[in-house]
Amino acid sequence: MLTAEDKKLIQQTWTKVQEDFGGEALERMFITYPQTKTYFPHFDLHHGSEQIRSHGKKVVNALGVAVKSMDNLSQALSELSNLHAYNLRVDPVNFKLLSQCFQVVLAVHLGNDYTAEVHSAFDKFLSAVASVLAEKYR
Ligand code: HNI
Repeated sequence: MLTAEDKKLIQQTWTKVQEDFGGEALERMFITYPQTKTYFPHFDLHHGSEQIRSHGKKVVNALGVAVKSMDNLSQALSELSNLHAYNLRVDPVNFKLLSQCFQVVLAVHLGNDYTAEVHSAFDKFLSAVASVLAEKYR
């Protein structure tokens, strides 16, 4: 569960997150966990791909909505959850892989600001987002 302190750290840290972090996280995911590429057969997955960049922005913006809605994530991400479960049929294990990559990107960019406390808060937050995106699979 996210504590009040976790929520504060996430909100503060989110002000330093840029849209391009999303594309970087996706690129890391595709390189580190190549099986994730199977969901994007229609994308150009090369370095510098405009599709990855623009999709990354969408992911970051969705996470931004989640940051603003930490007390009612299920409601805030309901449509995205439907999309991933019913239309895209993304295997839920993949959410953890993207979360992992996004955290590496945060660490790379935020350096010393990505303290253990911030890391812990983001780990819980991204797990909560992943649970919501996967909840329709039940
Ligand atoms: Ni995901 C589309 C957000 C994890 C595969 N995804 C989206 C969109 C958003 C989004 C936003 C665009 C919706 C729209 O156009 O209405 N995805 C998120 C978030 C996470 C996530 C916040 C987790 C943190 N998605 C994943 C994972 C995979 C994934 C782990 C597969 C490995 N998503 C997709 C695919 C699409 C998608 C595929 C459709 C892309 C397209 O444009 O065709």
